[in-house]
Amino acid sequence: MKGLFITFEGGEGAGKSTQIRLLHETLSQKGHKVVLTREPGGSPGAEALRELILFNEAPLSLRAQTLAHMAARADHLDSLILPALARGEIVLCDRFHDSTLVYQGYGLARGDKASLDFIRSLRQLMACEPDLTLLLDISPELGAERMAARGGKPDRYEQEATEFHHRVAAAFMAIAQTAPERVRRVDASHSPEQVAEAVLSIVSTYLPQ
Ligand code: Z5A
Repeated sequence: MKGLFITFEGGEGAGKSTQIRLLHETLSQKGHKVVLTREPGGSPGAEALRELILFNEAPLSLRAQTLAHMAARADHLDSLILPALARGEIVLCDRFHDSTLVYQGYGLARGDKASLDFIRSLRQLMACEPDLTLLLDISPELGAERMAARGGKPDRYEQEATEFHHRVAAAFMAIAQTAPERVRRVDASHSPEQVAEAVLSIVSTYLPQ
């Protein structure tokens, strides 16, 4: 792959959408070809699956949720991400594989080995890993405060108990510790401008000269 694949991860309200938008603007102004996208979603088929995954009220088993996220990801990769990377573009994606491991594997399945193995096997089959992952680190309490101030309809996962969001935060930190060559932690409790500066200083070292 010729391009650069950067993902943003973190708990709800961490500021991923804000930061990915700011980074997209900055990199585009510098003359880079940049694709901004998100998961679940990012392609027409995956956006249709997003509605089902996040907002349909029918219960979905853990394996069904995992496979639905992976099905959305397969369409997203095949129709948007892989072609853009093959053209040498920079792809900025709001959430990717780490979210599945964290939300389904550690949040819902509480780290159950069989569930983690199931998720990791699917991830391996997808055969696409980011070059860089920015983990926007924020306490679940501050994230929830920001989400409450923003308003809007809560999705399937936002409705989970506080304890779930603590498991999510701990799992993201564990991933950052086990994959330090790919995952860079950014303190997301500061102002949007300060966080953007920290993000850009990391991303700059990955940019083609
Ligand atoms: N999910 C999953 O379970 N498995 C998977 O494989 C994948 C996803 C891929 C997607 O939700 C849900 O799907 C997500 C995980 C699950 N659920 N949860 N919980 P989404 O795409 O709709 O939303 P999100 O990714 O969770 O993001 P978010 O919660 O919407 O927030 P955010 O993008 O991190 O933050 P934001 O929208 O930029 O900011 C939130 C508010 O805070 C907003 O009013 C901002 O103006 C404000 N903000 C932002 N930055 C700051 C700073 N620095 N200071 C103060 N205020 C700020």
